[in-house]
Amino acid sequence: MNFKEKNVLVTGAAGFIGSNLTIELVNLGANVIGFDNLFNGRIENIEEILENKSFKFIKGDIRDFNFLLEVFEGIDIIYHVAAFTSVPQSVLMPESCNDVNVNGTLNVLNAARKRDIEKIIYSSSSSVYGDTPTLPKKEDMPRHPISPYGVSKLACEGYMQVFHKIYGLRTLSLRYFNVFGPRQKDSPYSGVIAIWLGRLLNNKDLIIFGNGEQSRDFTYVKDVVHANLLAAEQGISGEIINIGAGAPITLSNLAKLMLKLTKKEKLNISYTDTRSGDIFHSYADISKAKELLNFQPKFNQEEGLKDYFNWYCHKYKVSLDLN
Ligand code: UD2
Repeated sequence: MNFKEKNVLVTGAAGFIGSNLTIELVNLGANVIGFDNLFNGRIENIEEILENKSFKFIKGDIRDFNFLLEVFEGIDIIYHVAAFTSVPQSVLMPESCNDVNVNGTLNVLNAARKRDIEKIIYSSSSSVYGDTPTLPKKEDMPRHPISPYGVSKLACEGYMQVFHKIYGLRTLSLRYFNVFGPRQKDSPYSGVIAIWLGRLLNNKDLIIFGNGEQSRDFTYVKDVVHANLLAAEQGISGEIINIGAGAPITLSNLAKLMLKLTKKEKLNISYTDTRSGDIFHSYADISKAKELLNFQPKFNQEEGLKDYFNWYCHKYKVSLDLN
């Protein structure tokens, strides 16, 4: 797609995935509105485009329907990335999770309908599958989310499809598998790779919740951004599509790989209690993404980790002796 002629709005534009996507869209020449309530998002994530004439940042909340109606005027494509993103926090605060994810998404859909938006691409999550034993996870298999977060994401996928069927709105849900990379926050509620990078840099042990045999299909954020661009280009809608690396790794092996790549093998890996709401294995079948989006991940986990570590060292002026 030639994004140069497009007016694009990204909800959650200052967050981890949203900021990576927003910056790429601006680089591709789109006119972009970045919408974020700055609850989880950080202006620092988008500082490099703040002065760009093709970019406008709007502070706002997806729970404010009237404001959405106002800012959606003249928009062609919406990337709906804003969300309550933490699985463990959703266990502590299911109402807040539902309010932001489900009510907020309904607002986005209703406002988009009223404004005749061309296409909405929704950031969903592999957490909708829950602990079903079948691997890899395929889009049409049963979904049994085991956290309030997973339930909320499943509800939103349902709304995306229903708004497509009933109102003819062109929607698409991308189900991401454990995304990592630049601009991911190192906080207790962040993804494990960002947390462990922070610990490595402070020469602290890496802590594993459980026995370390759980696995994830860690997906590099640049591949996720690429999938989002492809999703706007293709003429499909009403679909739900897995976006993953298609290659799982256990948490123990991830810890060893991160220590090896940073030459910090002397640090310990310690084990503690399993986290409530956690699924055990997660691994994507990406054949549908290959078929419908022509998607092919460009980074395997090791390449993604190296690219992320290099970005981090450059950005925060820290040095790591990388392997
Ligand atoms: C991630 C996303 C979530 C959702 C899901 C999709 C984050 C913060 N969450 O949830 O939004 O899309 O993927 O499947 O990115 N762990 C440790 N030590 C730590 C931190 C985590 O062992 O210090 C474990 C944790 O118990 C889990 C695994 O690492 O088994 C991954 O945890 P996570 O929080 O990075 O991601 P997940 O899968 O809960």
